[in-house]
Amino acid sequence: MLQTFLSYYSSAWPRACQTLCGLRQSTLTPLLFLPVFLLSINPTSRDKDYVTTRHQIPPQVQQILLKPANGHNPAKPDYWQALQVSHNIEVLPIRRMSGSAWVAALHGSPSASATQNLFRTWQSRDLVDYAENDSVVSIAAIPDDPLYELQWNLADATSGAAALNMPGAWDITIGSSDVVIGIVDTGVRFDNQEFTGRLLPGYDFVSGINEFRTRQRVPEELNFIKAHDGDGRDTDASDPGDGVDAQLSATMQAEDLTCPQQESTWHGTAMASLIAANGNDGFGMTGVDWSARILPVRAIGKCGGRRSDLLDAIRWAAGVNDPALPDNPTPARIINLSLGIDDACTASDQQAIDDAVAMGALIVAAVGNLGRNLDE
Ligand SMILES: [Ca+2]
Ligand SMILES: [Ca+2]
Repeated sequence: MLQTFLSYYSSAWPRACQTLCGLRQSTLTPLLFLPVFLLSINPTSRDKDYVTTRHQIPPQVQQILLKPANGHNPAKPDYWQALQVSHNIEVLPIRRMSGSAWVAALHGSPSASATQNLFRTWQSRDLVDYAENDSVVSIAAIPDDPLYELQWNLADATSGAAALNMPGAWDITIGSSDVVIGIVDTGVRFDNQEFTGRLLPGYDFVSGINEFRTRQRVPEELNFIKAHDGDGRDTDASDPGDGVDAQLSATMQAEDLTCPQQESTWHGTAMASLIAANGNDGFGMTGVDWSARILPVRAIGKCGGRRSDLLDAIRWAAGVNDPALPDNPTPARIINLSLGIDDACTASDQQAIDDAVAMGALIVAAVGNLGRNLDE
């Protein structure tokens, strides 16, 4: 601490000297002023002893900035002496700054309230236009993830109307591991590095062959085709993919089931990444929240999911007890539903959401992706 303090003095005081000397030359202050001021600012003379003796345990210097009120000349020591209204707080100039203001140092470890009192006293005596803490400014938290520069939606509003100004938010918080975010979706890729240390086990709610049991004939090749993991509900919330090739699409169409050909979307992994990918880890992209735990809840398989599976998943994610299911030991505080159903909300939807909300969950749902009027 002492070393830091001494290095502060050795760098700050010569600057103060240069500034003050320059002012003095331009204002032709009487030479009588010179030795007085040099004695007070030269760390190699009297003040070196002053520094090392008077402030040796432990020296605290608080940097402030102030603008002298009109009629005061900060180039004169009288001004700084006038600012010294407390025996316990010494006020010394560091340098002149822009706007006719000065950077100064308070010696004597004043408390925050003592500093504010001091500022008020100066104003009441018309010594300053203003006096403020010279607060430390940090750069906005810009993560080092290589894909961040493409994530315009996280930038400030100058990047677009939908930008979230996340750098400003990350200055305040990067989230908390106390928060569990349920991602009710297609499951997640547990091998994704963006979730290292943050994935909870979750659950797989995709029922498998259930929807075919209402049909008279269930083609063997369609068993578990929607679940795509060889079984129905289980504790494995990983995403086996939802890609549909031309042959499967044709087979499903023959069964009057819509299932267009597509590559796997890895939709749950994408949503979990947008919400909570590890940020500032030097890898890939960044999520909004860098700390929350992620509860993957799989409710969507190939060719979409079923409302019944979805509503079960919502309740379980929120921690609603269901005797037919293992308890959820980590209920979600937030449940994300980046999903849509091509009809209006139903009573069962509302009841499931009411149940989840009653458990304290916040439901966040996609809306408007189809560009339609929701009243229609
Ligand atoms: Ca399964
Ligand atoms: Ca990352």
